Amino acid sequence: MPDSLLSASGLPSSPAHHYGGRWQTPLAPETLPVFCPATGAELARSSAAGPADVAAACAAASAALPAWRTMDALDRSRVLRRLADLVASRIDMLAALESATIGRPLREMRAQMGRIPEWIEYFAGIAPGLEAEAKTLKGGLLSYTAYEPYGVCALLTPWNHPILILVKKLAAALAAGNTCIVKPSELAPISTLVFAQWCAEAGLPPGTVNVVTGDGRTGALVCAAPEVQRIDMTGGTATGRRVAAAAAERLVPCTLELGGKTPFVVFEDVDVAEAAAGAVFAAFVAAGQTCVSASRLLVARPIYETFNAALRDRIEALRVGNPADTTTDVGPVISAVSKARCLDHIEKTRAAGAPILAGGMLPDLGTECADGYFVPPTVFRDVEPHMDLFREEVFGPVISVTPFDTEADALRLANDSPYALGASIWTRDVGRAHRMAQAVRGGMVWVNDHHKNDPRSIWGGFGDSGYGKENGWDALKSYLVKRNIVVRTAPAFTDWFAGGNRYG
Ligand code: TXE
Repeated sequence: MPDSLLSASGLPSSPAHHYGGRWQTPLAPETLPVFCPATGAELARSSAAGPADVAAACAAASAALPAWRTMDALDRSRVLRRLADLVASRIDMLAALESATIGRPLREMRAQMGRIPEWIEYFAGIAPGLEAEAKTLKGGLLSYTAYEPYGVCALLTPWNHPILILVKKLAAALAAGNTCIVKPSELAPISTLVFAQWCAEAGLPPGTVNVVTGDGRTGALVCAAPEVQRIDMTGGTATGRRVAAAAAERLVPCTLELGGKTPFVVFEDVDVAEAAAGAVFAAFVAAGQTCVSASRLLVARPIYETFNAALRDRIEALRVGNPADTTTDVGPVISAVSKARCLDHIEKTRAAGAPILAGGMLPDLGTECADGYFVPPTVFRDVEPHMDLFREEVFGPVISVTPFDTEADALRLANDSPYALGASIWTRDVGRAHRMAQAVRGGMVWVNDHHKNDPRSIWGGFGDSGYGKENGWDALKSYLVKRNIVVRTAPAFTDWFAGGNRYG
């Protein structure tokens, strides 16, 4: 990343946290490298926050809470809409930062960042509309519900969509009246830090949005902080189990958006070219590094060969290269560790006997990207359910194709996974589309499409994919404690021990 981009973003030249509405000098001395995935070069260093940093950020979040939680919801929304407008005016900067630090093509990041204001506007819009319910009860009692924010919320975010995933959580939490401690992934903390500064510039009160950087050790400190009353985390399933255990220890509710092994089911009645285009989009956008990447293609046997041929042609046409180039389709994966894991899957699947349908080799990427974390988009055909590639989340551009004979086979193969996050069904048969959508295990099911995400449609899986929902009213309500209040409207208290019984 050119240094000019970093300085134009407002990021300080030495590692810093951002809490209490301003940049903060780290109290712990340790720093961590942030690498550029396209070149392998060290871009910057971030601080590994220790107990004193986390305590200071939590203190800032606690101090901001009384005023923010009691502010009228319409006034809070007005502040949030200012943030949405500020972000909308800086989309290009946000996209450039994201692309440079996570390696996703600039074209992809411009499209994704262009939608970020929608999440802020949506939650700012619905929060004031949340209505309580009231009921009169027998005996002269009025019962009504009320919503209260939890307080300080911990948001633990991953590197694959740093800003999108942050904003899905943050907008709901803030609109509900909570204050937040954000712990971005150590692999890509820069855009989140810059975003915190933008929150301050937009007029969010100091202490409403607080960011401390660091790795899992910092995340664990945040989860254990006594001020934290709610946890929301997106990441791997193993981390999710650790976070759930930490939350259970303190009886703090949490939302966990974890891994997946998303099936993409193609029936014989589809337009094969369209379904192949859909599969390439579903599997290779973000170089396959999204929780709902279509990593298991299941294809009806009558079209198996024609679909595979169309898929191969599309994959061979993908342009792998520098994410800053607007003609690039597929950039690098996030890290050297990720690259090694993807290449290992390629070797293991080859050794297990599945043939390569497409990919497997990288084009010449030139000297600038020679040390980048590039993995060739690769498809194995005839992959069997017992093979690791069918079972394990690769989180990269390496996928499988498996044939099926009947609808029942398709469903059995699709559901042969402990994950239950996303699924897509491709068919023109309306009845079959609904049958499959209802029976397939997945929190989000798309029919004849994939990846579609909107603040109005809920998002979240079950099984090894976690629990809880992002987006929609469910997400807003998940950031609120629903309470019940009962008021006596009867003129006199019925004295039980004096023989009274209002219910009798
Ligand atoms: O995520 P981690 P990683 C999957 C994908 C990927 C794997 C690991 O399979 O290969 O997860 O990715 C913080 N207490 N997904 O290593 O480690 C961590 O610092 C509290 C799926 O990047 O799960 C980061 O901020 N926090 C996915 C966040 O948790 C802890 C997106 C996620 O990190 C912690 C990304 C702890 N003990 C990866 N340990 C999706 N669902 O989209 C780590 N963290």
